[in-house]
Amino acid sequence: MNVIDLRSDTVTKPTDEMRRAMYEAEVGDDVYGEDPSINRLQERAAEMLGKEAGLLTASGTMSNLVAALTHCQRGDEIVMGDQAHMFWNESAGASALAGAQVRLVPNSDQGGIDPDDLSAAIRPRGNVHMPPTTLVCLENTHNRCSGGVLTPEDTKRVADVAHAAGAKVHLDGARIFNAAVSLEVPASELVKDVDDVSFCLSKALSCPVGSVLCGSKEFIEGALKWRKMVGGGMRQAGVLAAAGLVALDNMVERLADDHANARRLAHGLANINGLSLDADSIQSNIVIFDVDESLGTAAQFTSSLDREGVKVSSPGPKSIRMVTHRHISNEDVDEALARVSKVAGELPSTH
Ligand code: TLP
Repeated sequence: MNVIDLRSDTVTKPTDEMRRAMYEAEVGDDVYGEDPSINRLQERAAEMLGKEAGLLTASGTMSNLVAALTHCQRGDEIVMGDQAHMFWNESAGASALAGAQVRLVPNSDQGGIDPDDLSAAIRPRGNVHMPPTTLVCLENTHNRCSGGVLTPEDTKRVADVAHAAGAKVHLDGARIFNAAVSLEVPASELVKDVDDVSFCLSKALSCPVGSVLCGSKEFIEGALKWRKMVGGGMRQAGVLAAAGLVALDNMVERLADDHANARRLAHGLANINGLSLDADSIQSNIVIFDVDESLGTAAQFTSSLDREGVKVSSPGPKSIRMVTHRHISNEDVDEALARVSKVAGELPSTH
């Protein structure tokens, strides 16, 4: 039985072209700024995102942490959505290492933040009792909100409120190219109102490792020190950057296939008794659905799927996440749906 791995787009392996580029990559010591492949990747990433400069980091988590370290002082406050990856899945790095308190506002179903909620959450400066709000974080596409996409207007409305209060805006754009392909707008349009953006090479773009943080020259100069401090000065990492350059040239447009597969998957899942989701709302490559309690918990459902050769993840006690990616074909989607149907039909009712 072939295993259909829908746990994440992080499972994608480098393409043959990436492996060749990695083999042939020109490299140097990046801590001296002398790795030509890294320099090219950083310039190209910054250009694609309409920012002045870029910085290669080891991971999305490192980029988000470095952004918090660069923007915030100890005792500051960061406002983010209550479903933010930075809040749920990054080991509290912003609090533990940047020393900033995280304050949550509700995320909408698509992963946005209501500007009025943000406005109410922002703290006045100069009050010794209160942490100043120095950073607001957005996420596009939004992982825990089923890959929901923020439009340039959604982002601008939030950024305007943050900027008016003197706070910076960091965008966790781990999957920003999925958002760009979904909305058919250049990624630079989606990030023009944020101060900095991090995107991942190692997710749907299929690279083995790496993220790039992009922003103003001044911000990246500051970020360089923090990246070094957290152990992210990686020397001849041009072998990784070489794969990143291939990704930016050749792997972005194909994301539309993953999105079509996600929609097909979502519509199929919506037809299975006991599973619920709004299939029409799926905008990118992440599908999250709820499992009715008559089918058991999401953990039980996940184990049953695993036995049928379908790997998924479970972001909550009732919810399951499936992510489409380069190794998932149309046929895999149909086969996965058949296996899910079988499991849903077979599970004994708990009532
Ligand atoms: N997300 C992973 C898991 O951590 C859940 C995944 O499989 O989706 N921002 C966003 C929006 C992310 O989805 C992720 C990874 C990160 C940041 C962190 O990136 P890495 O894994 O490179 O540290």
